[in-house]
Amino acid sequence: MHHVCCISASRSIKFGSAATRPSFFSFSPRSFGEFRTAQIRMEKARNELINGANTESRGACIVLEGLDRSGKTSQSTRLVSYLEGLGHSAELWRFPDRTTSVGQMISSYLSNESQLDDHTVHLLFSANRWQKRSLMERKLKAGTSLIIDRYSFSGVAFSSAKGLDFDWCKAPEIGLLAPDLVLYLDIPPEKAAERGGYGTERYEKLEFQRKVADCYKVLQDPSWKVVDAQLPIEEISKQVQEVGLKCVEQCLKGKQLSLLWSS
Ligand code: Z5A
Ligand code: MG
Repeated sequence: MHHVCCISASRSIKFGSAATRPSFFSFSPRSFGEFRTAQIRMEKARNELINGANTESRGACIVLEGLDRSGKTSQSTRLVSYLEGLGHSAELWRFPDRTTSVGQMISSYLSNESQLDDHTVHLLFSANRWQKRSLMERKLKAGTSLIIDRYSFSGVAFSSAKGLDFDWCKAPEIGLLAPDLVLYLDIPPEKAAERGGYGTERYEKLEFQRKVADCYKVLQDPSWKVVDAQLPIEEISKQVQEVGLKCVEQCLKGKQLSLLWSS
């Protein structure tokens, strides 16, 4: 198993280089980030000395969910920058991942360029996540936190809002990695629709978004933190950063990875 201390963090410190050596006399945000990286590595090394080489230190899997225009992309981008600024290794992911072959089929469906049966598209969304599952596990185990803009909860909420059976929708997601934290950006569908208006994508319709909101409610579990998405962006960021950082620290200390919807 890899540990945080032996993999390169997003901004690793080159101790031999005067240009990147943290200086206590020029305490810029960048050098603070580097200083924090070194601290994290030292904490990690100390944990290994205490617990042996088998500590399960890893990155955190944090998912942002919510209706269209609830602010997921804004907040996930900010959370990644915040964590990186503290010296943590973090990456922004999103689903659907439109760069894969399956993702391209989904993208053309969402933009109404192709038609697919509802069950088929549901399975494609799920396959799109399975395509990334092993990379996801490798990244997390190597100490990188993944901040993910939409995940399986979107899959189930959107497909069951179309009338597909709820348990049938969950089934293909079973065995994917479970997030450590789900940040649900809560906003009434009418308010979300006022934000720049909806575009031309298939699901961007108020009536449908209302049904999606109801389906999301059924999915909530203790890993969810509901955030009021009508607050100013800065205020939401503060809340997201606070719980996000706590989650990252728990995972660094060795919280076990678990599987989604597996008993
Ligand atoms: N889908 C599915 O069916 N099955 C699946 O398994 C998955 C997805 C994974 C992909 O959409 C579609 O695929 C989605 C679900 C379905 N369909 N819908 N609807 P997407 O992820 O590509 O796009 P989106 O997330 O739905 O929409 P979005 O425009 O990207 O919304 P957002 O990321 O949540 O919001 P944002 O871009 O951060 O902000 C939107 C605007 O609001 C922007 O102008 C911001 O500046 C503004 N904003 C953000 N926060 C605030 C606050 N706090 N106050 C005021 N204004 C704000
Ligand atoms: Mg978005």
